[in-house]
Amino acid sequence: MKNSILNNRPSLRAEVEKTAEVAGLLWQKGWAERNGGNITVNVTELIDDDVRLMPAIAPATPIGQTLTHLRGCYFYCKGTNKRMRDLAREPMQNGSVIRILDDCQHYEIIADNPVRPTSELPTHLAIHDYLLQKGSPYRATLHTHPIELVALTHSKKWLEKDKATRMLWSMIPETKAFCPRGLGIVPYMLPGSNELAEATLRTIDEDYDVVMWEKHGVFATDVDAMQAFDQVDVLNKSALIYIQSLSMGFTPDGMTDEQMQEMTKAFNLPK
Ligand code: 2HA
Ligand code: ZN
Repeated sequence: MKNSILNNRPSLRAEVEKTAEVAGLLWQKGWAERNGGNITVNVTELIDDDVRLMPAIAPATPIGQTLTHLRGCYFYCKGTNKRMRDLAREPMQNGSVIRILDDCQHYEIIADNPVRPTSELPTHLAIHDYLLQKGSPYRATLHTHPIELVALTHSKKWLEKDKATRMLWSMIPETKAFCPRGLGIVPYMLPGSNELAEATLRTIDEDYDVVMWEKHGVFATDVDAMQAFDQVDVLNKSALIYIQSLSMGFTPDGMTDEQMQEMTKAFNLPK
């Protein structure tokens, strides 16, 4: 890659390459049809003074919100209309690095190409703003369309608070251990809207790392894109076990409440 922001910046390169690996996994899982899904990673801590001086390569664009904790932050974002499977091979052709301007209301693209960020940018940036405000170590937000989890949301029954969480946790002990806050639920809202961003933020604030957008997909956050992916992957694995049992002709019993409480104690889990 000639003239890439990643050249001679091994930690930034490693973070972008890890994100590209996740994009490939999303495609392999069948969760990333066409341009489906997006990933935004806060890379501010990996940015040096030379990057801070880099000029914009496209005019500043309004974010649509004032996000005061993001002043001067840098993000690697998947491009809008770009495919995860393409990003996996060529992360800087299918994503870009953006800088949040001092007014906290606009961003500009600084590298490598003028690729406009994800259509769900309002949600991604609102959550990053919230995470920084909270002092959270989480630096990645991931949106994807996991088939079996989305299928669950087509039944009202699974949209009741923590009903799906309980079922998913009870399918295999690992799910509670590795997605310990469970699955928050956000009712259907227009993709890319500020309303969806606000509802996602409220649900994450209730203490979830992964929230389900009814009949659409999940939104997950963690220290990096790989760990956000892992949380979604364990939840979807549980959904698969549930469905597999149904297809064998029975409704799975699930672990008992006592067994799940035992997990909480043994692994010092938050719920
Ligand atoms: O970026 O998945 O929700 C494509 C989407 C929007
Ligand atoms: Zn989507």
